[in-house]
Amino acid sequence: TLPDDDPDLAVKTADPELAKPPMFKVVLHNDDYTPMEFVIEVLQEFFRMEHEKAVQIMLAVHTQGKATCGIFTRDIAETKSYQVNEYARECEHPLMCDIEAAD
Ligand code: TYC
Repeated sequence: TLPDDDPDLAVKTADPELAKPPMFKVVLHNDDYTPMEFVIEVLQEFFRMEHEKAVQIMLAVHTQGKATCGIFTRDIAETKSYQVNEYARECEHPLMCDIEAAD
């Protein structure tokens, strides 16, 4: 029987790059105007962080200029970044989010 007929063997011989998609960091950038409480709210709502973790990441952005909020596949990272930017724009805050290749 051909190797591809055996599902277990097909898994073992699969190209590992097919099972492991490229990952992307969602990065939040500092600015001088967005209120700290708004950033904390964004991190809790869009990234499902606990308040304590959200404060820690917000302060990392504030002191270091940027920080990673999460690592996702490209589609999820792009969607999260877009949703954060749209929400910040609606609320008239200059908060900016983008994505960077993780590997
Ligand atoms: N620097 C902002 C302030 O002092 C707070 C802030 C934190 C803004 C993180 C953006 O992604 C950000 N109000």
